[in-house]
Amino acid sequence: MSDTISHFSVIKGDITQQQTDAIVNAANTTLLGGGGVDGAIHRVAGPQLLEECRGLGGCKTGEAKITKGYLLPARYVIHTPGPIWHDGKKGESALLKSSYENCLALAAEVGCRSVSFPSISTGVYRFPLHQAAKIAVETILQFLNNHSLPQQVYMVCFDGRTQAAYETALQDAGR
Ligand code: AR6
Repeated sequence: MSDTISHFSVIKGDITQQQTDAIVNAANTTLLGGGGVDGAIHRVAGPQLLEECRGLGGCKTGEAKITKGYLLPARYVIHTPGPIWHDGKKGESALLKSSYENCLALAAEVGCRSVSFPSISTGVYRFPLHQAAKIAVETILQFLNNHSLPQQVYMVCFDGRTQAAYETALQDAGR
């Protein structure tokens, strides 16, 4: 596990500026844009991203679809609608895990060596941060352990509270 951990980093930053092969978008099921990280990604990528997204016919919660990155430094954007948090009894945890897994599988399929994730579902979708961080970290480390691609995964946190939660989850996973 310790070797796998060296392929995963928690950083603070803006995902739209990451120079990884792919960045992940915490989208909604329409894939037609929104606020938060979704809005930021569309703003930087430019209108061609929305054009390509229009042709995708939406995406189910927990699944993922890929587009080009257009004006972003990243070559690809992998869009996944994470679960909206209700009470924790509507399959939210399994859906969040599946969002991370499906994004990683798509990245591997197109040959991405590096991928950046935002903290899926912990903004507008209100998934409890520490619970989401544990699921994200465990799912990413498990995938890295079992696949040769991607080689490097970054969790790009927009604020200090989010970064602290993912760092704690990473430390717990290494114990
Ligand atoms: N870089 C990295 N992280 C960011 C950035 C950025 N530029 N901007 C925001 N975040 P959210 P969700 C963080 O609400 O909860 C949209 O309207 C943010 O601080 O963007 O999955 C979609 O269209 C938080 O930690 O995504 C959906 O309707 C994290 O990204 C809905 O929001 C996720 O917050 C999805 O909600």
